[in-house]
Amino acid sequence: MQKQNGLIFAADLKERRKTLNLTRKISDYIDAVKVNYPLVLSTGAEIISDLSDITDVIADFKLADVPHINSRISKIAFNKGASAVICHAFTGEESLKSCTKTASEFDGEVYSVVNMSHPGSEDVMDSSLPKLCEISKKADIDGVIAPGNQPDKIEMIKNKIDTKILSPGIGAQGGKGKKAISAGADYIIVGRSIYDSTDPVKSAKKIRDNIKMYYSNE
Ligand code: BMP
Repeated sequence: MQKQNGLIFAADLKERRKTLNLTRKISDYIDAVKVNYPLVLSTGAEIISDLSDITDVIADFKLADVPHINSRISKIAFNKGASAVICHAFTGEESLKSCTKTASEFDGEVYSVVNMSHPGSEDVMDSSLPKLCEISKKADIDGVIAPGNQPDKIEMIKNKIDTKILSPGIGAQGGKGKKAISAGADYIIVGRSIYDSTDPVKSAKKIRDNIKMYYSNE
C-alpha cells in the first residue's frame, strides 16, 4: 500500500454495485479499501478481485484460528487479489506467523490487531497489549491496527513496536483523524462517515484533506 492520502475506506456495505461505484468515485482520496464480513458474506469473495482493479484491498477477516486455517484463508484472500490481510495477535505467534509466511508468498502484507476501538477492548485486550505487540513483532508483521479514538493507546503502541499503524474509530466512533495521526497513526480507517454521509465523495475528500493539511503543517 503506497501512502498518498493516509485514508483507508472501510466498505462495510452489502451491495456489490454500490460498493464498486462508491470506491471508484473516492479512489483519488483513499490508499486502500478494507473489506469485512458484511460485504464478503453478502456479495461473495469475488468482490475482492473486483475492488482490486480500483485500489489496494485489505481483507479484514480478523483471522483468529489455528495456523493452517489462518494460512488457508489468507491464501484465498491473496489469490483473489487482496494486498493485505488483518489477523488477530491473541491467537499466538504461530497463528500470526502462518499469515506472514503466506503473505510473503504473494508479496502481501499482514496487519495484526493489538487493541480495539470499542469499550470491550478493556475487558481483555488492554492488559495484554504489551504481549500482543511482542507477538506481532516476533511474527514480523507489516503493521498493526490500533484505536484511532484513543490517541494515548496509539502513542503507547508506537513506543512498543516500530511499525505502521492503521487506526479505525474515526468519525462515527468519536475519534478525530488529526489527533490519531498526531499520536502516531500512519493511516486512518473510515467507514460510516463516508458511506452514510449525504455526499460520500465530498466527505471522503474532506476527511483526506483534513489529515493531508495536517501532514503538510507538521
Ligand atoms: P466506522 O468508521 O464505520 O466506525 O467503521 C470502522 C471499521 O473499522 C469497521 O470496518 C470495523 O470492523 C473496523 N474496526 C474498528 O472499528 N475497530 C477496531 O478496533 C478494529 C477494526 O477493524
